[in-house]
Amino acid sequence: MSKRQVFLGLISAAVLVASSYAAIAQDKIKIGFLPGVVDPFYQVMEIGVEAAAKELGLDVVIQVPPTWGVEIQTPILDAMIARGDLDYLITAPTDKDQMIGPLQVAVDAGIKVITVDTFLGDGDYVSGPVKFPISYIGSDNVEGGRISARGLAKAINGKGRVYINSTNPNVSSVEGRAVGFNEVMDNEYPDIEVVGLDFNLDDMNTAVQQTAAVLQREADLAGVFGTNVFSAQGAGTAVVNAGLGGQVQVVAYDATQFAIEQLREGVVSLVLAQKPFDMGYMAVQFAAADAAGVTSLPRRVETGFAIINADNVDDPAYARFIYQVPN
Ligand code: T6T
Repeated sequence: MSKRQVFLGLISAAVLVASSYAAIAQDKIKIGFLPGVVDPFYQVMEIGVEAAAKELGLDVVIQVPPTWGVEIQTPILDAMIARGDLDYLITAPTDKDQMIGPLQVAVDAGIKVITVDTFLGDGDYVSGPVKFPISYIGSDNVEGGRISARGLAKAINGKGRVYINSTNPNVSSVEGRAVGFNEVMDNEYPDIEVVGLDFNLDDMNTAVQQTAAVLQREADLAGVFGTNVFSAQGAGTAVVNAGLGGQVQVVAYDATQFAIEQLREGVVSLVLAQKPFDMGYMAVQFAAADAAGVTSLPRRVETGFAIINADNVDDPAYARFIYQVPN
C-alpha cells in the first residue's frame, strides 16, 4: 500500500468515526463558519458546511465578510467570540500572520479552530510556529501553482513572457500558488520569463486595469496566471477587451462559471478547480469527531484538484467540480 493510500485510508476512517460519533456530539457543539470573503469558492464551501451540519444535526453560525482583509474579518470574529455559544470555528484566515492573535483570542475563549483554504504561520500545525488549530483542510497551493505553470507553459509552447495577477500579500493560498508557479518557470522553462506580479486586493476591476497595463507595456506577452477568482476574471476580461483572446493564454485558478465560459471561448487554456465543498464538509466532520473524543485527526488534509481543459470540460467526472452557484 502506498503512503498516499495509507493517508487516505486514515482520513476515511477519521470521517467515518466522525459520523458514528456525531450522535454523541450533536446537541453539544455549535460551530461558527467564517470564510474569507463573498465569492463562488466560499459559497460552495458553505454548501459543504451546511450539508455536513445537516447530516450530523449540528447548528452552524455563518458570517461571511463582504470584502477581504484582517480589518474586516477581525471584528466579525470578535463578535462571533462574544456570542459565547460557539465550540468550534471553521475559518479561512485572511492573513497568515496577522490573524494569529485574533484567533488565539478565540482559542482562549474555549473555541477550537479548524482552518480551511488558508492556514496560519507555515501551515505545519505539528512542528511549525502555530500549533493551536486542530487541522488545515485545503489545497496544496504550491502544487497548484506548479500545475498552473506547466499548463500555461504548454499553452505557449514553452516560451515567452508571462505575468501573474494575484490578490494580497501574506495570504497562504495565493502566496503558495505564486511560489509554485515561479519555481516551475525558473527550473523547467528557461525560455519563459515571468515579467511581474500585481496584487489586486481582491478587486476584479483592479485586476482588469493591472492586466491591461501589462498588456500595453509588454506587447509580446504570451500568458497570464490569475491566482484566484478575481484575478483570473480580471485577467481574462482584460485580454478579451484588448482583442487578444486566444493569443495571450490565461490560466485560471478556481472553476467559476465565468472561467469555464472563457475556457470554451478559447481565452482560458486551463482551469484549476479546487474542492471547496470537501473542505467545508470535512471541517464539520472533524469538529464533530473532535467533540466525540477522537484524538488522531490529521493536522493537514489536502483536498486535491480537478484540472479542467477544453478536452474534458463536458466530462461529468470533471464538470462536477465547477463551482455551481448563482452568478
Ligand atoms: O481562490 C480562493 C481561495 O482559495 C483563496 O484563498 C482566496 O480566493 C478565493 O476565495 C477565490 O476568490
